[in-house]
Amino acid sequence: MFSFTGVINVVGTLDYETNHLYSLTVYASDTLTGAYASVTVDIEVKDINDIAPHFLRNIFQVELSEAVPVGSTVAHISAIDLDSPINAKVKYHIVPEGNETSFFHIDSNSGIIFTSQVLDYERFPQHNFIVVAVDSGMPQLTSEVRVSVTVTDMNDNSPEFSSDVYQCTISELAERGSFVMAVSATDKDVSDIDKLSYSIVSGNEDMTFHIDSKTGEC
Ligand SMILES: [Ca+2]
Ligand SMILES: [Ca+2]
Ligand SMILES: [Ca+2]
Ligand SMILES: [Ca+2]
Repeated sequence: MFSFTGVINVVGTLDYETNHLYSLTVYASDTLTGAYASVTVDIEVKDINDIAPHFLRNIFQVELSEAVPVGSTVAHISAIDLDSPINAKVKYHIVPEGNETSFFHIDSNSGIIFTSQVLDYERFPQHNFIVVAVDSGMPQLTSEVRVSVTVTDMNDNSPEFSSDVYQCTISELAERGSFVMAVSATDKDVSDIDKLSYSIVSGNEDMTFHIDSKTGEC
């Protein structure tokens, strides 16, 4: 009885992501009669972690009102990883930088970003931070994406007069239409610029004075 070994070698490039299962049929035949036997050889390619998570875009841009309550959803960040499941489970975190992680947090499994405190257009009209996706392979592979949050204004500030009390004197001989004084107020809300209007609410029952609603001049 003779026996030879039929060794199977790899001569091409294997790639789990392209083909991870090969089924070979191998013949053993004798040269004399041509009689043969066949056997099936199944080869499973083992995955290695050779693909990093991939974001479909370079930047997530979001617009959010400063009125949204704490815990509001900002964005749903998602990266794909083409490795086998054991090397493709992606977790997310925000790179700590400046004060951004005090305003936002991310669910590491779902990639959903939430606000963690009230936004304030007047103080921080823009937030920029980086989210990192880390896969579950060994060693772990990562990729980054930039998140840009533009905060939009709402009317959350009252107008403020430049002074608590205005005082002036005027001659009793002043004629109708004479200038008395001008009051002025400011408002931190951008949406209120040029929209302030002035009116006298009391003390003027006999209509002695008139105020210009736009300029605050009496
Ligand atoms: Ca991977
Ligand atoms: Ca792989
Ligand atoms: Ca206002
Ligand atoms: Ca505002």
